[in-house]
Amino acid sequence: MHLEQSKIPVIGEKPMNIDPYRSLKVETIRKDFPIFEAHDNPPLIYLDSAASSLTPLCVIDAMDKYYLNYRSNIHRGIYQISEEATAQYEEARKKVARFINSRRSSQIIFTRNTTESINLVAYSWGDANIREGDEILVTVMEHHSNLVPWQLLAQRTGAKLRFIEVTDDGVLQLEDLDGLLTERTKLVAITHVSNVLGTINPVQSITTAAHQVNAKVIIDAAQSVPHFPIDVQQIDCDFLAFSGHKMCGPTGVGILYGKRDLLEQMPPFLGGGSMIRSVERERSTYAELPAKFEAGTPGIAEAIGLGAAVDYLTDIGLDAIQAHEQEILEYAYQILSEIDGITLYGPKPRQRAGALTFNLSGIHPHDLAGVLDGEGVAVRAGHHCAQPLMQRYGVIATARASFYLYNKLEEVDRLYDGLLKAQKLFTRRRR
Ligand code: C6P
Repeated sequence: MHLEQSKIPVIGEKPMNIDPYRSLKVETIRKDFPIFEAHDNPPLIYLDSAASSLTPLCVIDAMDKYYLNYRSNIHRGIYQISEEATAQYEEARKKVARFINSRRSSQIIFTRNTTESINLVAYSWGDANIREGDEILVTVMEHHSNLVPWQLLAQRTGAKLRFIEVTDDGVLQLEDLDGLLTERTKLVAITHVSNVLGTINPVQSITTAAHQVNAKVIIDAAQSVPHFPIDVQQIDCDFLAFSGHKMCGPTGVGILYGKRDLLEQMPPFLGGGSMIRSVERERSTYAELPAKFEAGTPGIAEAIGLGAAVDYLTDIGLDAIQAHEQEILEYAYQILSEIDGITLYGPKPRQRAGALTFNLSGIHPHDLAGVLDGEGVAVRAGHHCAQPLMQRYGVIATARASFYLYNKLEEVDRLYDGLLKAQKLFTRRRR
């Protein structure tokens, strides 16, 4: 199989469904986020949703309702409020299943975050299936969460990591895929969207190619599920991981989706209460899916909050959110690229999602973020937990502005003004 980047459609294998007539009513949406009211002078310009999104009132309300009205443990109590808690927790699982088109809700495992979901697969599936001499194929643009667990697995088993390289333009060098996928490849671990470059990878084509050599595929969807529609059955991936806190949900809850036969064959990750069928002195048998992978009391309010976030995003529409982000991204790309001495990393808009990463010549990104903070603009600066990618581009850090449904074009102007201010400040200091 040979994939040419220019022929690869953008989302899944479909063109982006961008309908300008479905633009978001941003001022109305912003009223859903109480944090904006708490910071009105200067107004909060939050351009760090790739790190963690803001939380709408409906999510906070859903969690409050749990604590105020039916606070109790789940799957245990034979009394009304515990049954209510169990019902709400399981309803949240169903909502998440529908959101990514999982065939069954039992294929949705609640974890703490993307990182834990990936580690679950690395320890449970990985230890049972990876042997010395096997290969795990990753990319140079992975977040550490989708790299370090595979390094640890390789160290435990004697397997080898191989890498799909990234071009100067920030896309995967997919012409190498043919040579990298062999009968030794047992797993392909790939990010759907780079948290640094914004690159949208053609995960469906990569999955098809990986399956041709009988490799399994895990997709890190931390930066895709919050921003555009995902269909796990269409992609046909074996596992998919994402976090609640990047999609208007609370912190402390994440998702692992897996194909049923794989999840059924896999041994438990953590042992303890809730995940067993019966326990004797020396051995135990385990519960059915999904309970087998949910040892101990989970984040109940968090799962319920995530269910509310799924409802919220679904009501607004992922297509509309994506179109809105593209509009902001295009504007930001255009005006920021006019700044002298700026380096923008990653592909052009329409081939990327809503994170824009850059450096301004002669100014450390931490200083840049400091000046922007003084202007009320929150951006992230650092290595973004993607040090191999930083090394690929010969930098130790970058600044990153990332956008979501509540951002406005005027906020990009404030970012632009802040960057010019930083430039003036640091040029003056150097004189
Ligand atoms: N990226 C960022 O600022 P957790 O922390 O487990 O919820 O998510 C980890 C993770 C995994 N994969 C990707 C692609 C990610 O972007 C992240 C989180 C944040 O870019 C925090 S480092």
